[in-house]
Amino acid sequence: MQRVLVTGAGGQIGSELTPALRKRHGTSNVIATDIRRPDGASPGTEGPFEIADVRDRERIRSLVGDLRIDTIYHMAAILSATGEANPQLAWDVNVGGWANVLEVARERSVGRVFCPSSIAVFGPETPRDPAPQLTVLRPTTMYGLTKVTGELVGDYYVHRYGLDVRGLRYPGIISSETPPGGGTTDYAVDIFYQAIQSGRYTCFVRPDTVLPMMYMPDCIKATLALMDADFKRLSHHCDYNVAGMSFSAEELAAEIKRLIPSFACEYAPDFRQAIADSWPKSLDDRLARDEWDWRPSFDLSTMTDDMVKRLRKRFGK
Ligand code: NAD
Ligand code: AKB
Repeated sequence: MQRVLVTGAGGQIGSELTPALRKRHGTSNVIATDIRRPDGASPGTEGPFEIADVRDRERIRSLVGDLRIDTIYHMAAILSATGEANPQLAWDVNVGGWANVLEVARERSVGRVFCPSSIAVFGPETPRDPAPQLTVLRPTTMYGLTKVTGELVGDYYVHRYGLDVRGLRYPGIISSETPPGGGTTDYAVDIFYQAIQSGRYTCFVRPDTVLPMMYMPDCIKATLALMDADFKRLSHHCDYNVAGMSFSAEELAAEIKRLIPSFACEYAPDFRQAIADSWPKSLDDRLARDEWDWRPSFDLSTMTDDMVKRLRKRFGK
């Protein structure tokens, strides 16, 4: 049985990945960590939890050693919009924290390490529709810059030290359980909460903004599939493109209106528009499909049906 450590476990993805890992490996074998304890209502709060700041290498070292950890899912990060507000923090957490996790994993011979990358690694010079697997990586955000660094240093540990490190370039993740933590794709989640709770939403990107997105069940499926893949089949390590769906903000609003006819969406683009404009519209994920059999299960309409059903239930609407 694996002994698993999850950093950033209280976040949008960690809070749903942790229960999925506990189902596979047993609750007591999956140690959730974050800088603050999630409130009791969050998913995944039923098992072991430790406070850990990934910038504190000694703390990560003692957790990995004391708890006999052999697998790490490193989900702690500062996302794009928060990263632009505080670039130094984004660098310290995303690059410094990842360097700490990798070094401890090397010292303690941890068997397998996962670290997400993002569509934020791409920049305005990358072909946009689709973004190829191997292409120009010149992002314009500090977040994107830290994610390119993360991919490269993860690959370095594979080749230099033989550590098994894996990672995906997640698109914007849409989910109903834990709100997103300060990204540019957050509008694609906020719109559902506002549609259900107030029937109106003011979107912070233009209606014609198209970005790659993915529903949370596919995000968890892709993560576990890459971690289960035979290492010998992988020609890449920390940078797999994975596609779910692509749509414009106005196509998403129209899908929600299909289920909530009175829903009204307005548009007031802010600083996040420039970030969205620097990212691709879609991703070429043929390598993930060929090497570890990636296939998404949700498209725009099945994702919207499920999101609306879950949030209606949650808010009694
Ligand atoms: P999130 O912001 O919801 O969660 C991140 C978690 O990290 C939070 O719970 C936060 O408390 C924690 N954290 C912040 N600083 C920390 C520190 N110093 N030490 C320990 N924990 C700290 O983010 P998320 O959406 O769950 O993202 C998880 C990973 O997936 C990140 O690497 C992110 O870059 C990547 N990703 C997410 C998306 C998305 O749409 N959600 C898309 C692409 C990539
Ligand atoms: C963000 O918008 O910052 C994240 C991401 C795509 O990495 N959701």
